[in-house]
Amino acid sequence: MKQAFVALGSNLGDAWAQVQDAFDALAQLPGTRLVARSPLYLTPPWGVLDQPPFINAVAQLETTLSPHELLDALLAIERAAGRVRDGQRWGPRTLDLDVLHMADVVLDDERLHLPHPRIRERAFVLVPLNDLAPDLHLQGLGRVGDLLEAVDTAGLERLP
Ligand code: A4P
Ligand code: MG
Repeated sequence: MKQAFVALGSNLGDAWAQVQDAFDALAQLPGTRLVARSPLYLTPPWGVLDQPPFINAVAQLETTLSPHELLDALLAIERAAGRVRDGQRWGPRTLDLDVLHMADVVLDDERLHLPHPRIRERAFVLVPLNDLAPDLHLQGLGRVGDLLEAVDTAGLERLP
């Protein structure tokens, strides 16, 4: 079993329900245990600003899946949630699942970058990840709690 962290995001349709459903789908992946769910956050859009706010969260998993098997499983969950890829980078989506980190895995191929290279710039990832694993060390990036101190968390709202 390898520890893994997955970022969840949605800003189209019932974003809150889609993120909750995605946690349930992660819990049902083969060879995988959902160890923890972070709180959900309402977050201002990053990258493309002219789109609705997102609901974001992070899941902690233990899995026997390989990194590419996990990626394929996440893409299948996104498709099942009705995600349509229109080619717009950073645009609105019903569900986005990104692998943030897998224990001892550093990877850079055409399908997968690990740790996820944009974690450092993203308060909407760092805040929920810090709720679960402040002392996690991300290869090449640093400790989660330290990365969080360097980003602007204004506008993030923790949901009850
Ligand atoms: N890929 C490579 N590495 C990974 C990885 N570690 N995890 C590849 C997952 N996928 C990875 O993904 C495109 C391809 O990236 C995948 O098929 C996989 O082979 P995508 O989700 O379609 O990417 P994208 O949206 O076009 O671009 P990008 O940069 O991945 O966008 P993100 O990171 O998904 O960001 N603002 C807020 N507040 N909250 C958000 O959640 N999300 C985005 C989208 C923009 N602004 C946001 C949010
Ligand atoms: Mg993605």
